[in-house]
Amino acid sequence: MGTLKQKLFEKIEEHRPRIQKLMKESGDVVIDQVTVSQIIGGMRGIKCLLTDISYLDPNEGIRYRGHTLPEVFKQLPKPPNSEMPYVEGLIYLLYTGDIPNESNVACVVDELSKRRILPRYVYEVLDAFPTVSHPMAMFSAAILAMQRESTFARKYNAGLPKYDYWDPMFEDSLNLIAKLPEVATYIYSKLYQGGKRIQSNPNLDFGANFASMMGKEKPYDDVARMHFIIHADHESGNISAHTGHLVASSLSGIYLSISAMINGLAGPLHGLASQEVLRWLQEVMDKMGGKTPTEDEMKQFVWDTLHSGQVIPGFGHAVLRKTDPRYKLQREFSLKHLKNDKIFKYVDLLYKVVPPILKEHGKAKNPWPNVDAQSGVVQWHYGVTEYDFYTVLFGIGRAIGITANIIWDRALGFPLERPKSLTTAMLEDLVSKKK
Ligand code: HAX
Repeated sequence: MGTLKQKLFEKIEEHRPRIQKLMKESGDVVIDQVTVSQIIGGMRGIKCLLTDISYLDPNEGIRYRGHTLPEVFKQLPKPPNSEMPYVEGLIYLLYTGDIPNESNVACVVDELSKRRILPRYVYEVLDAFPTVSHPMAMFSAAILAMQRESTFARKYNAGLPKYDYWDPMFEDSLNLIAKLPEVATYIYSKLYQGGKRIQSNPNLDFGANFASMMGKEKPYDDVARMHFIIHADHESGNISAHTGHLVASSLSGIYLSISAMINGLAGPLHGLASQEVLRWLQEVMDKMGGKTPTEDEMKQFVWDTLHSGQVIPGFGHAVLRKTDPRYKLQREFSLKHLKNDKIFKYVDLLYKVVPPILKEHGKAKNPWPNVDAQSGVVQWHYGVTEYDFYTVLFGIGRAIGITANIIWDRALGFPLERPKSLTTAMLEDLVSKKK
C-alpha cells in the first residue's frame, strides 16, 4: 500500500468510531429546524450534511481540513523555483487531513504520474463531438465514458464487503484525477488549436505537466497549481459537491458521480460564472471601443446590466458574506504578475464600483466578489482566451475535493441520500395549523 493509501486507511479506522458513537448515542438529538422559506428557497442554511474535507465560514471563507487558504498555501510543499504548492500535496491534505512532507508529496506525484494514460476510446468519444460543442459537455462525456474502468463496479459485482468500498473508490479517484489534465488539454487542442498536441511529460508534477500540455511557459505552472488548489472544495452543499455526493450515495462509482458533478458545475450560477465574467467584460470593452472606462462609465454598465434583469457575474454568494479569499489570493498574484494588464484593471475597477451598487440595488445578500470574478482574467492574461474553457479548469480542481468527499462517504458507510418532499397543499396545511 502506498503511503497516501496507508495514511488514509489509518485515518478512516480512527474516524469510524466517532460516527458510530454519534449515531448510537445521539441519533435523536435535534440540530436544526426547517422553515417554509428554506423549503421553498433552495434549502439555504439547513445543517444537514456532514463532511470533514472543508468548511465554509460566511465571513472567513473556506478552510480545507481546518486550514485557511493562506495557511494551506504557506504550509504545503512547493516544487523548486515555484511560488505555488504541489497540487499533489493538496490531494494528500484533503484525503488524509494531514499536511504532507516532501516525501509524502513525492509518493503522490509518482502515483498520479503512473496513472495518466488515457484509454484510446476516450479520444474517440471526444473526436465524435462537433467542434462547436461546449467543452464542459465534452469533459463530462469523457469522464462518463471511463465508467468501464471502474474498479469499484467490478469489485462490487464480485461481492465486496461494505467497509471496503472506500478502497476501490480511492483507486478510481486517483486514476481519474491523474487523467483529467490529458482529457482537458485534448479538448482544448481539438476545439481551439486544430488538434495540435503536446504529449504528457512523466517527469513533471500535476501543475507543471498541465502547463506544458497547454503549451505555456512559467509562471503558468503556478497559475495552474493555484487554480486547481483554490477550486478544490467549498464544503458539501454547493451544487457540484452536493451532486457528486448525492449520485455517489446510490453507489454509482467515481466516473458516474464526477461526470454528474461536472454537469452541475456547468451552470451559469455556479462554475460557468468565470466565463460569464469574461463575456460580460468583453461586452463592456467592445462598448468602450478598447478605452479603459472611467469609474462613472463602469457604474453605468453595472446599472444597465442590473436594469436589464441580469446578475453581475462574479459577485454574490449563497453562503459567503465577505470578499472571497479565493478572489483575494488571485488578486495578490495578479498585482504581482499582471499589474498592468488591461482586463485586470477593469476587474479591479469592478471591485471598487460593484459592491456599493449591489448594496444600493438591495437584492444580493452578499455584494462582494467571489472566486469567479478573478480566475478568468488570470487565464486570459496567459493566453487562454477561449473563455468557454474556464469551467473545465474549475472542474479539474473541484474533482479533487469531491473525490475526497466520496471516498470518505463510503469509508464512513453513509447511506443513500433521500430527503422527504411535501406537496404545496401539505405545506399550506402545515402552515395553517402552526399559525
Ligand atoms: N447580481 C445581481 N443580483 C444578484 C447577484 C448579483 N451578482 N447576486 C444575487 N443577486 C440577487 C439574486 O438573483 C436574488 O434575486 P431574486 O430575489 O430576484 O431572485 C437576490 O439577489 C438574492 O440572492 P442571494 O440570496 O443573495 O443569492 P443566492 O444564494 O440566491 O445566489 C449566487 C447566489 C452566487 C447564485 C448569486 O449571487 C449570483 O447569481 N451571482 C452571480 C453569478 C455568480 O457569480 N456565480 C458564481 C458563484 C460562486 C460559485 O459558486 N462559483 O462556482
